[in-house]
Amino acid sequence: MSQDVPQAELDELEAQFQARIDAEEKIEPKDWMPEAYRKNLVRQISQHAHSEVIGMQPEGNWITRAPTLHRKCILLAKVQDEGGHGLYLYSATETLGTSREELVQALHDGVAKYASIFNYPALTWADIGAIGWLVDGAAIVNQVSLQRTSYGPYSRGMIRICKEESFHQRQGYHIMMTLMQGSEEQRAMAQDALDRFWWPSMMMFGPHDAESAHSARSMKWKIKRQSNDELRQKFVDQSVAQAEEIGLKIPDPELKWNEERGHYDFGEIDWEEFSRVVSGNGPCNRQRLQHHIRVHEEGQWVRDAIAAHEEKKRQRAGKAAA
Ligand code: FAQ
Repeated sequence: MSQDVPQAELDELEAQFQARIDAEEKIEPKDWMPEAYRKNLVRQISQHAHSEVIGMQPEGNWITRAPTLHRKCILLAKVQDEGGHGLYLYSATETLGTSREELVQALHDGVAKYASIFNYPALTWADIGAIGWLVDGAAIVNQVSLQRTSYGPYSRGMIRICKEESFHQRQGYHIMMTLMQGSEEQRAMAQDALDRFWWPSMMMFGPHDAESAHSARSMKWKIKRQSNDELRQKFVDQSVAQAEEIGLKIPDPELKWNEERGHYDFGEIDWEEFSRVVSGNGPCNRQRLQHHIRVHEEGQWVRDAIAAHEEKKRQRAGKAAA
């Protein structure tokens, strides 16, 4: 559409759009928006949706092995919540004109990204604690900020998602706390889970601001409200006190309170590992994708049945109108 509009008119529309963003107005699906704003949103929201859905796998793997019925019920509810988050987010991209089918196809073709963290295995029960505490913890830090994102449907989705993530984070922390009150082996298991999940969780916030391809534009359009490094710092500051409270040690020799900055200083992420995992070569990338493809194919009959039912309804409505 933009190609048919004269440049001067396009400039005017963009100026009006930016003025609305600057005035903290939400952009809604039928409002005019620059094509690049739409594309950037579809990119971010769809990566987010895929992360929620692929993120069901490491924890789903532990539902049958949860140590008590109580823990099993909690985990089951949590994993279902993550699937629901994926659906809210796919719906948000549909309001931007991109269907869930297209996005799932891009995931299966290996073109679409999802959060690197979900390519690490959940090896022990303590990993379920670490995922809830750290992975949901990092997700909340990011998503609380995204509640104020400029696109209405995404912002409203985030408000609902944050309420649920908050319960997820607490259940994970509670698992870690319980293990830390247990035997020596249980405490060692909790520490081992923290050792393996700490750095991948830090990677969830993406590259440093100076290296972040999308940040400048996303901040200008208020799609993102805080930068990758600001959010990562927030996560470190909140996690150190939580670890200390239950006797866990964050695996970073450079972690140190900086009085002047009023924040913790911390060591450097292994960016080579980050790019390896993001480019498809992490410990579980292939397994995660293959599992998604297989389950999607197995569910084809459900989609066919729904489509047939909808077609019947349309035919009946047509006959009644005739
Ligand atoms: N993994 O220019 P930037 C959850 C990519 S939900 C993989 O900085 P941006 C809940 C990035 O996409 C977790 N790729 O990008 C849960 C871009 O690639 P592209 C998901 C990454 O968008 C818990 C390129 O690198 N949350 O955990 C990663 O401005 C437990 C350049 O990066 C969200 O998605 C990464 N870690 O900032 C579920 C939140 N980092 O598109 C189950 C929404 C960066 O150029 C169990 N998303 N990349 O090919 C965001 O806030 C942003 O998209 C960032 C990245 C901050 C992730």
